[in-house]
Amino acid sequence: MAATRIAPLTERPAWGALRTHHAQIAAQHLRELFAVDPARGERFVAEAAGLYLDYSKHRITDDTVALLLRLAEESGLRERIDAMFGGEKINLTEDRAVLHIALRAPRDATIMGEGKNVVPEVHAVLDQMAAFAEGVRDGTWLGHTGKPIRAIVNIGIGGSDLGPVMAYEALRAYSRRDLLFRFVSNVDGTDFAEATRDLDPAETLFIISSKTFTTQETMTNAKSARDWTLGALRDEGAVARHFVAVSTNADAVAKFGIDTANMFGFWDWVGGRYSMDSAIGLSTMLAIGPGGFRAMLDGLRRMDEHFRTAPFARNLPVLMGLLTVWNTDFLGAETVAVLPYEQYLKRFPAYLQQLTMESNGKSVTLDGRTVDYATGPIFWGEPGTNGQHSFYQLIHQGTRLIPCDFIAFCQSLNPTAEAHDILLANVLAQAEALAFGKTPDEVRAEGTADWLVPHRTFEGNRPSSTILADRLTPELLGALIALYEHSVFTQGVIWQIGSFDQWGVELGKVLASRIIPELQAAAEPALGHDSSTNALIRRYRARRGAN
Ligand code: G6Q
Repeated sequence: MAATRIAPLTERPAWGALRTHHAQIAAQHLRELFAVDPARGERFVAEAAGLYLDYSKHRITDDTVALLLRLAEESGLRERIDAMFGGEKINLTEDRAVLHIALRAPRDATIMGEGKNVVPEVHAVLDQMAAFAEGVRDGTWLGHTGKPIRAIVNIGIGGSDLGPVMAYEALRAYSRRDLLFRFVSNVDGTDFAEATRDLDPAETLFIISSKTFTTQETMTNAKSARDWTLGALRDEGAVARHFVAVSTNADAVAKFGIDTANMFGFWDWVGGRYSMDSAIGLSTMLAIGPGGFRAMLDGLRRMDEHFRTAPFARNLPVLMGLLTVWNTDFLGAETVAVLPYEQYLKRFPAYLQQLTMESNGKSVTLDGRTVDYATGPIFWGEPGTNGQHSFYQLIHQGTRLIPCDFIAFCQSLNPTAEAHDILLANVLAQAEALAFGKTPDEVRAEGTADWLVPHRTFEGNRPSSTILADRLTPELLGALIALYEHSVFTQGVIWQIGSFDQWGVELGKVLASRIIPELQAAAEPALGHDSSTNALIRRYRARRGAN
């Protein structure tokens, strides 16, 4: 595989050159960078698939960009992109291809995975989903008692939840308003209870979304859903009309009692966090219809094509990925704030947290060496303008450097007299204030008393990207998702880590299965944990029945 021929990151010539370059420009403030290069706001921009990226407010010069692009070449990014699109098993530790790009390939495309063209299977599932979604949406799919479906509950967790929730919220403006959508993920019984308390079992459809169909949380919630349904409808036969499954595990689906004719498949080569556009997106298709779903796939595909073919210097995911590496490894940033100025994207930061942090939260390279540089930053965020009235203070005047991704749209889906202009003025003002700040002289010139000047001074020099698009549509959402997917991939290639496994998730699962019988045992079990865990188990056992 290409990655094994690549020199360790810190030994690549461009890395050393970037170190030297960083020392040379570190002292330059964004105010100076704009002063000496007034056109940089029109030059450090790139555009693709309906997204306009302004990255001029990063602490970079033309030399920085040139060196980062050299680093991408020296890291084998071109070969790794080709390897991913060519269906090579780039997920080394799980010995799998990584082909989420095939989920949005056109019907006549050929994408080889595990020795065969995977595109026909992708479209067969899409067609099956579309037929089912149409049936539910037009009322021909009836519940057990003959009533049409009015509520759809997706039960899944992690990659089988965050994408569907995010997409449903993001595309609510395009969704069928007479259908209710709910999402249950947490094994905390409250999640299921609150999601279903006002629903009628005779009108409710559950989608059990689980690639493996063994995930403890999802299986526990699926069982609660079956008990809830059968408790009201009192006939095992009701399961077939009120439950469908999205999974790769047909045996387990059948064992649960779901008719495998109502199972929507996907494949090992789709990672959970990269699966929102596979059958895992069935709830999205039910909400926005097959046409809307296909438009979303078009947007993903447009960004895939851009990523695969555009020169790196104009390639949005490549540029964004490289800037994250620059901010993380050279400027010492530990987090990225994702700040959508679009209420419909309120769950986008949560979705991105899994995509980015489960992918690049790794400290060992593909060939097993512990890294001696920082990898995946912490992603977090909230929609603007709400964040401005809570945590932005720290971004502006705190001691940490927090690069921001601002996401905004020129057109509102709910235009009111002036709200959208105000919203947009805020996002532009925030990026401007972060970059340029306010000097003590400027503060003094406003008539501020001397003792107050330090408090009202803004250092500025805080980097941000602004992503501006016309309007949030299914197609645009697709492009935005693929932008981040491929940016994450770019970062992983530079860092030489495996972005597509998630071994860190496994340990907690194993330890929990060991503790469950200890909590449930009738007699006090012999506990072999550390003293803290033992004491907590004993206290829980003693007090769980207490009022
Ligand atoms: C994502 C992870 C993980 C996974 C969940 C749910 O990339 O693999 O978040 O999606 O653990 O797994 P199942 O779909 O198998 O229930």
